Amino acid sequence: MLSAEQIEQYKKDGYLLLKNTLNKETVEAIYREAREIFAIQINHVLGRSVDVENRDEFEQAMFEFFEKDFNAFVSTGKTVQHTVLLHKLGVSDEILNLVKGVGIEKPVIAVRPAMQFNSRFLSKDGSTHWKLGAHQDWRTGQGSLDSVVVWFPMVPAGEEIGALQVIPGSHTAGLMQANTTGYSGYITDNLKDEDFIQTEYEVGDVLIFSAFLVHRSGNNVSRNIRWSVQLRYNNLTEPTFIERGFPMPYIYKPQEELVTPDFPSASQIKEVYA
Ligand SMILES: O=C(O)CCC(=O)C(=O)O
Repeated sequence: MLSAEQIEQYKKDGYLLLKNTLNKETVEAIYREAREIFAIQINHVLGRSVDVENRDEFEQAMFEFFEKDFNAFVSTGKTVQHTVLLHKLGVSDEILNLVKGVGIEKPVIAVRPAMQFNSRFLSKDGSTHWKLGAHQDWRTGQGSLDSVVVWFPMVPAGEEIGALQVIPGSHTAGLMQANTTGYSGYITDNLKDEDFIQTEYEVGDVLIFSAFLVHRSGNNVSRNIRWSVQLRYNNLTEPTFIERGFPMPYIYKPQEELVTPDFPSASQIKEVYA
């Protein structure tokens, strides 16, 4: 339950950082499962098993996996976004009550849950695609006007590991001009660095923010990966969302070609059902 003060704070600042709110065991289980999935492909690609509980050893193996088989890394990265545990959290009372708490009367999932693993060592040729510049999620989601984002790291996160940075109160400034070529559309209006504030977390802390809040990835200058999750919701009762026919602008479709040419043979399938 959020207090009246917290709700007022949310309306004013466009976000609430709630300490010690999520079930830590759930967060740790989602994080562990993601690492275990990566560990399967690390074993397959690098030919060695890694201890997912040894953070530095495991993350070093992640970096090597990234370098050795980029396609498998990307697909594994997509696979960890599809775990049952992560999706269960997205529809759990724990999260839905938070979302309802900030006024989303009838929440509907805006887009599938997302997990990020931010590190400059997981980027090609020094590119910065591993972190997102200033943006408003509403530009990509285009949902209800009160659409919310739930963001939490699965490791302790502050400035050094690049936790999210936000501009308090920016949610009421309207939809800003943005370059829409990137994934999220970077804001092209002039923003001042000093207006951003750095958020800080322990495991179990969670940020809930308006989809109009201007935010960006922090700069992960550490050698570790910043593992985090985002969940997004629209409000089915918001009048303009209804009037606009419940827009759902995310495109989800299969690629046309077979990922593995000439696979599978009939005998491989027969073996499965033998
Ligand atoms: O987690 C991050 O660093 C950025 C995530 C974000 O801003 C988003 O996906 O909207």
